[in-house]
Amino acid sequence: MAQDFAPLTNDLILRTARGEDVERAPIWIMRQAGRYLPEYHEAKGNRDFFECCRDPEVASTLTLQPIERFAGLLDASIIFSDILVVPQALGMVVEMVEKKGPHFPDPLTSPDDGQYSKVLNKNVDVAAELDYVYKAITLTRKKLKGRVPLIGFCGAPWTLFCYMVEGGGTKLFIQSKKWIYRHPEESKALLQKISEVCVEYLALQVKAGAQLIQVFDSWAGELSPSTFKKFSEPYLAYISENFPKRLAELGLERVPMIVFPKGANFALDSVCNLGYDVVGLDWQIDPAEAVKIRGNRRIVFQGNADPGVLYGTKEAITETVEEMVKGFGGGKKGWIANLGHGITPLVNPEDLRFYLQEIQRLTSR
Ligand code: 1CP
Repeated sequence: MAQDFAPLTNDLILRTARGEDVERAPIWIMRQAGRYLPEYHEAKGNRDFFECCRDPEVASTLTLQPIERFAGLLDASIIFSDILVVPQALGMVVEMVEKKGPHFPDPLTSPDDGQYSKVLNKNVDVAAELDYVYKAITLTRKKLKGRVPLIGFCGAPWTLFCYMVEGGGTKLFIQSKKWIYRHPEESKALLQKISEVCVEYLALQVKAGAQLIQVFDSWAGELSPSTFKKFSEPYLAYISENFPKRLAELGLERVPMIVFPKGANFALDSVCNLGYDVVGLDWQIDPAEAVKIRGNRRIVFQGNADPGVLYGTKEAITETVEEMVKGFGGGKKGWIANLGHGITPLVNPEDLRFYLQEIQRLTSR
């Protein structure tokens, strides 16, 4: 279903993700739309966070803010939304508490809990439940007028599972560990259910206009090598296998797939075999080491400077970018520049501008 969008004037990230030689490394920044931007707070006003996600006009405005502010310095946009819209589609209530983060008033406490079977057996109408996201994507594509490609995304099954059983953010992951070590089979059934919804959700984002997709496994690093193999990898693989099949069924062309298993550098070798085109790296791995592990596989890396460098001096930023560009081999192939995780609040947007400029300068040579 080819919608009538303006042709891309910058397809650098698509060419890079396909493994082509490029003139310089494409750049985008995880969480590039959001709290560090004064215009985000202005546009959001006192609206509730999920209300912004559900309003295509507001969501597209927020998506475009960094593209406009950093015109010529960002090579992709990412739709303004959240990974927690999937638990909502699965029937769970999720609130966003100002300055605190997500809160589920009724998390999944155990397999005997009525909520668990309700979620597991829910016949999710992914088209209807998340219709507002597709509308926001289509409207954003129109407003982008081909300036840069638009990334769609979802949370990885393991990361969404953590939020659904913890009821929000956590440092200790007590409930998540109780589930996997006390109820492994019930955990796997839930992970499978989430995976199926993610496949459909990603495919419908592409139908609406998303040109690449990213799967955020923000809590991958909470697992051991053994439990990552059991509770995260199979579901990441399920998505990379079934999402392209679903696109084909819908008559849509395949789009590049990015996976970001934060903290799971212990599994990098096997993550490179999961069927994704691009693997996002956090800042705890040396780029040269990652390149060595990749070997001659056709995987593109994305990342990976410590987001904290943006609290540093210009000299510190330049040094970090120099090391990163060198580690990834110069930026003419196989690397999408980003940070090693989302940009953090209180960063001065002008320091981000300098980071972007330095990447462009040092990879254009
Ligand atoms: O430009 C963009 O990237 C904005 C779109 C976006 C994305 C890709 C938002 C908006 N959230 C996300 C993904 C997301 N959400 C992740 C994966 C990426 C990551 O690891 O950073 C995760 C873990 C969440 C969950 C979430 N949503 C948190 C983290 C809570 C925790 O456990 O520590 C928070 C604080 C949110 C709220 C949120 N989502 C997005 C924004 C701009 C905000 C802040 C809302 C506000 O206070 O105004």
